[in-house]
Amino acid sequence: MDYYSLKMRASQQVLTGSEKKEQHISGAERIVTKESVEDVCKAMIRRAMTHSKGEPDFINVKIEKIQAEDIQVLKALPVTRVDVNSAEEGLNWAYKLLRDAVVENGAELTAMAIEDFTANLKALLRETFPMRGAMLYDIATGTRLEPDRARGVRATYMDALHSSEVDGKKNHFNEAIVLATKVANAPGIVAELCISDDPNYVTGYVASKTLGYVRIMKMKEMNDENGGRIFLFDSRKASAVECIQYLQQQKVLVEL
Ligand code: WAQ
Ligand code: MG
Repeated sequence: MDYYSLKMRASQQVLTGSEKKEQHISGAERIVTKESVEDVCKAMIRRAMTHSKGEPDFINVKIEKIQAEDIQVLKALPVTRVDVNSAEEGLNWAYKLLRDAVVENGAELTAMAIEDFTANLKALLRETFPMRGAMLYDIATGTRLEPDRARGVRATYMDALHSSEVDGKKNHFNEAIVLATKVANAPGIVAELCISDDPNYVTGYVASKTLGYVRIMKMKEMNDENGGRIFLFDSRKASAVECIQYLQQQKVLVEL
């Protein structure tokens, strides 16, 4: 069977003072069979042009053929949910679960109390807001490992197995469970924190092989476009090069 990888990214030039900057609007990616390429492509363009972040003036669509034998099939992480009354409560849940994941992973939080861990994550999260990719944070050394800090690391080449769906609208949950499953299986990854940067989507999640995929129903206020992703990584378990290579190159289909 022939498979194709499809990637779309859309952006807009914004004027800040006298400087023109490219602002990211929307991105999507799929791995589909040959018959679906055209329809999925069309749906991607529709999605880019109807995004809540604004109208793009640049859309890039990339189509690549990939070999079926290069694709790894992964079972989706099990899903649970946490209902909360406020964004603050949601964030506190996230920090607590992440700390559990870090501890359970055998990584010693060298005398790092939960308050310190939380304060640290809060500060890191703020730094992710302008990024298009994720922060790769080494819990062993307390350093960031992204080669390009402004951009971050992007997980690519992934989709749900047997997805023939051609939908111009983004399904946040479906895309997130696919990404989170791939990320949780990358060498050295301990856990992930995610908050959407879409202003009208307040549900986020934390995920890891031990936690599964935990949806946290509110992690920010409505109309807030500050979102981001942090991949917690342990450099004692794998090298950053190996991890980034997996995130950016390994083709993955996730069985939901
Ligand atoms: N690789 C790494 N980081 C990414 C990627 C990627 N492929 N795509 C997005 N990011 C980063 C980027 O910095 C974004 O600003 C941030 O993550 C959020 O991305 O169960 O919609 O695509 O209902 O806005 C969660 C669903 C949806 C929760 C998350 O993220 C649920 C979402 P978004
Ligand atoms: Mg977004």
